Amino acid sequence: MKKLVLLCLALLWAGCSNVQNDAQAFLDAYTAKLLELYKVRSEAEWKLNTYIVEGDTLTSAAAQQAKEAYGEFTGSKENIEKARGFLAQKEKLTPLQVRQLEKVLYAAADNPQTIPDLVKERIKAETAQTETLFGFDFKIGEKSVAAGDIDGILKDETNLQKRLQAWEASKEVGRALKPGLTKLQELRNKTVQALGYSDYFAYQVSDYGMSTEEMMDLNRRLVDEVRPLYRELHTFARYELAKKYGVKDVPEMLPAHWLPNRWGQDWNSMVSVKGIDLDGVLKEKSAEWLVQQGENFYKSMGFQPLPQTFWEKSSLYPAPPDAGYKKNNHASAWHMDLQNDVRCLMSVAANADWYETVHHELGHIYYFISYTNPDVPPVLREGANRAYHEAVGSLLGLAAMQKPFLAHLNLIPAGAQTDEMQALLKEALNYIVFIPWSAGVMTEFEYELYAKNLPADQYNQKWWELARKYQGIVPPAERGEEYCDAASKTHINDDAAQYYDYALSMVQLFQLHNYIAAQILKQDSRATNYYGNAEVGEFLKKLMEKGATEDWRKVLKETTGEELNAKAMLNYFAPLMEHLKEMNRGRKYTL
Ligand code: X8Z
Ligand code: ZN
Repeated sequence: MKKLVLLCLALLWAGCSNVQNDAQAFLDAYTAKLLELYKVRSEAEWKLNTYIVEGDTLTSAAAQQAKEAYGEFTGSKENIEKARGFLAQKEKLTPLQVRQLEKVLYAAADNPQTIPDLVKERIKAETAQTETLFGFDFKIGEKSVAAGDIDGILKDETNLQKRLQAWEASKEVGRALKPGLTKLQELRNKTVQALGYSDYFAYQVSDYGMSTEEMMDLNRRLVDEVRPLYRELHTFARYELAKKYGVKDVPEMLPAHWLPNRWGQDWNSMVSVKGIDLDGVLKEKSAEWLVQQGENFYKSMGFQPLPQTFWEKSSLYPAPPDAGYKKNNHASAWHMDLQNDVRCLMSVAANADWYETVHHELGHIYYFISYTNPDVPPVLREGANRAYHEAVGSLLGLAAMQKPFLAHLNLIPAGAQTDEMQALLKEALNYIVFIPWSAGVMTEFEYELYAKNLPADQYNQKWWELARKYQGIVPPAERGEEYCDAASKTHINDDAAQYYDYALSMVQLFQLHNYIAAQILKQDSRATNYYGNAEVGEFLKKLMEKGATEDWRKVLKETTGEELNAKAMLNYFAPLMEHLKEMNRGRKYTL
């Protein structure tokens, strides 16, 4: 009897190990080809985003070809069938193999070769959209201006007419992008539908192991949770900005061109904190210094220096006005070959916004570097989830703004007296204000666009309906359907149906920060200094070096001891509530 059991076990094991061997052989061959094509595609896309010349058809043709080759392979019928076949015998595979095969199928759904013509058409439309977006000539009056110049005006200018001009100039690009977006709405939906997803939004959300309803519920809950504080900030902003612009009648809703950001996603530069003048200090430094300083922060916690190729191959600063080419002016980080070629595409200028963004992007870079190790197969070289990838760098961006850190690095005068409540207010105008925008406007719009097939003649109406509802922001004047203000936002065009990543990343960020402050640093979470702390470095490395080899919920639980929740974020800003109520006493609330 005992012998029989042993024999059965042995046979079972042999059966498993055969399937495992076959699956592994498939995954190895898949990975080898993937690495080859991925690299070529990255290089072509890199060129497309860093060297945009009107009339240059070679660059887009090369990008088209590389993306098609990548799509033909990752979406091939053979890969789909094999991955499905192995997954049908899931119980015989190792968990790591199952995760890889699921990623193989997920990647296939983006380019299914069951409908090759549609995939090609979509690639073409996406390439064209990138060129239109980043080759766009922004103009104020007759004069061409860089996107950074518009941002500068919206931050500093007090003349409302000039602000209006700059804001309107920033939205013109949407008009040019509307036909492309309409095409992409259809093509993105159709491509993923071929592998059984209901629409492109559901496809992107499924990467979290969640349904559309679950994701929407989560985002809506988040919006509700921050609403009371947002309402205070909204009231505060209406009155303060009216004062600043000399407007007597305080408007019920915030006119979009009053805000210091093209989309009203971050209002922090509205207030300054006495004793902390980061913009003033950074003006004296160079853009290069900012990037160096970002690297120093990571190194101080035990991370390796950035590889030499990072410095050689990245595109870190704005293209000079007379360069003869334009580049993607939105920051991004690239893992070119899923190995050691990591790069940033930025347009760093010496100001506080870029100081934060540099930390954000380097977070992506150190995430790439951490999971490029033998325990993480290339197919799983991603964040635990996409929000995690966004959270790490933003976490260090937050840490790099706190007073003890700034003092330690002599970025504020030693012994500077500062108003802590004002500092907290400034942070809330960044992190809290971001939630109705990200979890509300952006997520709801893309949900409507893809899951609900929003008709093209309702894009702008829907966009502003959501901006009013969630952000309490209205356009300066009626904006008809000839405009497409949603498309002025980079991600609508080239990072579709994923913006809730950023909303969730903020929640996770505060959970991580809270844990680090309380458990590792034993410091007040509103006044920390991570600099030079190897234990914090270890904590982050441990999280990042897993890549996507484990379920993100498990990772979150193991690192912070908690499920995903906004408590840490709300607690962080709790002291502000009373303060704002005091400041808003007697003011009319309109949200
Ligand atoms: O797009 C970004 C990063 C690149 S991953 C700069 N962010 C969002 C945005 O700018 O809209 C960072 C925060 C939100
Ligand atoms: Zn990012």
